[in-house]
Amino acid sequence: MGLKTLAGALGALILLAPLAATAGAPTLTRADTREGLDLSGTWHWSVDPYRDGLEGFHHGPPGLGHRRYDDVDVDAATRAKPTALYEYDMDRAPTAVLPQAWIGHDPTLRYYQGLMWYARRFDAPPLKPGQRAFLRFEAVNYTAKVYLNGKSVGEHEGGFTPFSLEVTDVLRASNNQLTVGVDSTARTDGVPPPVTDWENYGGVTRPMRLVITPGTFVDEAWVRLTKDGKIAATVKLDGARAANQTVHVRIAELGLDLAGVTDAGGALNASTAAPRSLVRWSPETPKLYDVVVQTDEDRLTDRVGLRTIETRGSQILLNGKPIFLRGISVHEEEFGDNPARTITEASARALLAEVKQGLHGNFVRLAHYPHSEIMTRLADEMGLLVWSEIPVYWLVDFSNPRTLALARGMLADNIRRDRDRASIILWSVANETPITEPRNTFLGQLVDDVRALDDSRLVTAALLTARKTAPDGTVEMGLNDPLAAKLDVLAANTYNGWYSDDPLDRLPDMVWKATDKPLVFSEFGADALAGFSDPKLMRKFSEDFQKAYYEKTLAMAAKAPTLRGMSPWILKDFRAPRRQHPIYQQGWNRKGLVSPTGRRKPAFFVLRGFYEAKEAGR
Ligand code: GCB
Repeated sequence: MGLKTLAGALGALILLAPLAATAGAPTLTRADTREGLDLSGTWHWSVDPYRDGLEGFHHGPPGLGHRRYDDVDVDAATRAKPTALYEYDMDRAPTAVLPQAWIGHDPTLRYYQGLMWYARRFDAPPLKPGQRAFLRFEAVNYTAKVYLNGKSVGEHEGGFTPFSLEVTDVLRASNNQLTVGVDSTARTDGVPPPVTDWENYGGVTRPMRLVITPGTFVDEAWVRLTKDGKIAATVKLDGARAANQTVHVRIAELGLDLAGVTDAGGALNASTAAPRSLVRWSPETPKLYDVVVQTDEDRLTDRVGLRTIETRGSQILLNGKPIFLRGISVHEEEFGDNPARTITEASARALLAEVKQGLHGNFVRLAHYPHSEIMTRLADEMGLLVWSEIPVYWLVDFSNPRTLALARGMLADNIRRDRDRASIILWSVANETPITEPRNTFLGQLVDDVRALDDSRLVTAALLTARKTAPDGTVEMGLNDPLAAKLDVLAANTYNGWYSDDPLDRLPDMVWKATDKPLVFSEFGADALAGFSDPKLMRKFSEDFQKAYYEKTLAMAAKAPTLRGMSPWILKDFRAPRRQHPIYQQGWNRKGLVSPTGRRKPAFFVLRGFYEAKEAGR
């Protein structure tokens, strides 16, 4: 398969041997700290709805005049040979600043789903003897074909996980021509499926970088606190000299130096008792330690929090103490009237500050796919617990081995990317998937995969609820899902009063029975158009309805005996093409507690009051 890095195929490899080197596709942990070149910035773009750049109109190879990735200066070529015919010119095509979904380049691209070409030129720092070079993309939605200096260097499927392509032998010292074909078309056998409830932001949506490493480098370094009080490190080297190398994992502030020699596969597992001076990471004390991983050839640094997370009966224990998750769900979409999935440190901080300081929260559900690395690093720093999930959403093709391989690859890539983030306590494998045999098998495999890759966190999935009416008219809510047996934390999406016409006054009397494991309300919510008040009629979409919905739903939640947290739907209104009520929605899901531009709706203060009381232990 050469340099192809189809996430699914790789996933299968990774999961056979979670820490074995996967040729051509290193994780490149903390690539942002490595030597190299930030490739974000001004790029040229060219839309290609008929995919002429990939295939001729009789299905043959693409014609010379259409191959956007050729190593050519079109203007110079036509001056040299005036009869030459080119129907593109990437060097003179319109420009946009990446990363950014293409919605941000031109309003006419809002509903464009198809192929888009991006190109830029760059000079590379000269490689020293033995050094290697990679192109690392943090996310391209949905598939990417990457060409450097006219040569294909790899492909990737999946819009939310990073991938790296080795280009050591293709890179030039100057005037490199980098072209990326991005196809946003959703596939019925893809993940997520074509129908979701969010905007499919096609494009290069996260930073990309030329990364330069030594010949053999530290590819993964996972440092954690184990439940039995040890600091453990799992390190994986990549390169020809990965075996039998001495590795040091140092945390100077703790006087810690974990050293060992890598095995034949280039991996090292080492642990030692945690020193008494260790300050455990928590939302109240988001202490991060500088960690240095050193070999003869390489030095990698990270900032890592150390904490434990477990369940005991129906409790969730953080550092051994019961905790209530005061959360909210968030999509990867920045504030503003015209978001383009541009997550910078500032835009991420604006969202998370509204959770932490605004709502008095300690928890965020990063729905419905792995969010930007910027977001999870910031959660570490700000002290927010995180639910991280993959886009196995609604109806993926559960019977299809290709879809399963793809989901497994995404899960593995997400876990390998973020295992060092203390903030992440929950890996979620799915959202609202209807119960069938193929789905149970599919999700069961994903749960097993999480356990093989990371034994230091909890596994969950957002499940559909079951509703029963007792003979006396009492509504009993619960979960009736065989997957529950495999999970650590049960999570329910519950929308009574919004997607049902139950009068809101009935909600507090709905009964949630005690569960044997911790229960979390992963979603509940109601739409409200900011500024629309309707106190008399209390119609849906009014702020009054949303406020009352929150009051009544929280009254129901307060009585659920084993409820250990919640992440209502959702912090901010978000773009959702399914939502087309011309007055209230206009292409937005309005279940936000704040408007697109950050105006707080009355329900915001209801949830804040609930969380303040929880925080105060009331
Ligand atoms: C859900 C989905 C979420 C939707 C939400 C809604 O259950 O998980 O993606 O956006 O409901 O607003 O209907």
